[in-house]
Amino acid sequence: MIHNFISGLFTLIYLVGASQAVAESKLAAYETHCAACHGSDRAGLMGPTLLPENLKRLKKSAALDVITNGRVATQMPAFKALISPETITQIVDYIYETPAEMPDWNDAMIRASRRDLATDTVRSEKPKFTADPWNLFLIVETGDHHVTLLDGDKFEPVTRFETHFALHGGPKFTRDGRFVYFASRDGWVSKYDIYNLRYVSEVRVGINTRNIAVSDNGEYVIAANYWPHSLVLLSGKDLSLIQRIDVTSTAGISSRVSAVYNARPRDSFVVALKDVPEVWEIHYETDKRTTNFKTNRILMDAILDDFFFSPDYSKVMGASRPLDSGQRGQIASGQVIDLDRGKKIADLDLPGMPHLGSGISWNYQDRPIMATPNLRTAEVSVIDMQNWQTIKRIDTLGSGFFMRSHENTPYAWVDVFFGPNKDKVHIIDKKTLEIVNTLQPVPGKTAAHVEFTKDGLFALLSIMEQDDGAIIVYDAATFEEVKRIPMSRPVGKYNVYNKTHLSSGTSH
Ligand code: DHE
Repeated sequence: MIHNFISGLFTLIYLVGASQAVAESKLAAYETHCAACHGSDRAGLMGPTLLPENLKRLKKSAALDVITNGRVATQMPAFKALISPETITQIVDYIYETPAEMPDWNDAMIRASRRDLATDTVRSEKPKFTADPWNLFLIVETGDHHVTLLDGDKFEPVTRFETHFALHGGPKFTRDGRFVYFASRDGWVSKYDIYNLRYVSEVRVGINTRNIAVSDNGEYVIAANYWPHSLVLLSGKDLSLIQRIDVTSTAGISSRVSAVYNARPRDSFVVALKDVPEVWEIHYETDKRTTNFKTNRILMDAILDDFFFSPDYSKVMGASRPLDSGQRGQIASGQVIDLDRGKKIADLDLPGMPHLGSGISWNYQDRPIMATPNLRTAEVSVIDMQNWQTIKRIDTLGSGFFMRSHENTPYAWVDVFFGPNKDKVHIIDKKTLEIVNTLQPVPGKTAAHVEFTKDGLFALLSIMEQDDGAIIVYDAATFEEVKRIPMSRPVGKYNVYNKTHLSSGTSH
């Protein structure tokens, strides 16, 4: 009996010692080979952040490949000649482990990260190029982390410039179309001067950032963070920190921020929270007594973390994503919130995982409707925005990501992003709500995300591939291909006029 106990104790001590040794050698391997570029705390330095939530979209096998073979067009070297496959595996295991303590990103760190990037003092108040500045497209190429500025009349690049690692979400323009702000998943916010074709400034606002919004007057930029749980309000002029808002619910629960949106007619930002059933509206004006920005909190009975706004921004359609790890609480298929009344006014009948953020609206039989693709279910749902009823479910060849149209075209385009039909794009007649054509631009290659030219006559579509990616320009009336421009995983494209004029056919 005593013998068994002692031998068990020795085994336990041995196992604890062995697992401690494994943990120490993983840490040592990371410190030796990775920390200089990615930071000892894995929060990212010159290289991107290596924490589990930031790596969610990268399979372990892909991480192994990047460490082994390097990443093209970046500073990431190939480690295969330097360290053993076992050490590479140890590093991969280590970066997918949640650290005992998550790194902080506080006010001082935000301030210290800010840089002015425009070195010359001579600035032109007019564009330095001949292309129509309103009909430019910004094309985010995440294959090699660049943006191409494309002339929307000639379909030729004006310039191409480097960005931070992994931009995500739509770039946000000032209303005059001159400046644009980008956000990267690792927390970098950059301001770019389109007229002078150069960056103005940049700042790091967090470790895991979702998106940004820009106030209508151009004075404020606000960033939504998953980590730390915060909103970061910056000066639109030079991205200096104005205020960091820790995000905690009325009940005292700290929450990730899913996204933040500019509600132009309301002079406010509307905030979607990931972990708590509240919707926040932050007005641009400050409360004179507290000098804090006036914030209304709308208490909901479910978590809503993906939004679509009515054209006047008085109503928000919100949907819940199925709960992921760390999320708690009630979810709902969809609800409508009246921002003026500060409460829910309707439930929505939406299956699967609607992608409201990518929805569009138009008038159908004299009624305003919205249509949304679905990340889980093979359909486009069409909702009457007067009575909030689902009036049509359009069957598609698979679940889709992005939907687009334009005031001057009778058609709406929706991709089939997921599954075997990822290379197809449906074209829907906005009058009949029927699919009238299905394109297959490049068999086997993901075709997604459409954006129209200023006049709505041409539709630009991405072939979202790393090596043989492209933008294909279509005649929006005949669906004939007009031009093909090679690009490196062109994820999203943004037409300056359509975005700044809040075209109902695109996201804002
Ligand atoms: Fe996005 C916009 C959330 C995965 C490409 N995506 C947005 C926005 C949100 C969002 C909240 C609106 C921000 C804005 O424009 O201000 N995206 C999410 C997710 O929650 C999700 C499903 C999972 C995640 O890990 O973040 C997700 N998104 C993706 C992708 O996998 C895509 C295809 C490729 C990528 O690089 O990440 C992708 N998201 C995009 C694009 C937009 C976007 C291109 C801008 C659309 C537009 O036209 O405005």
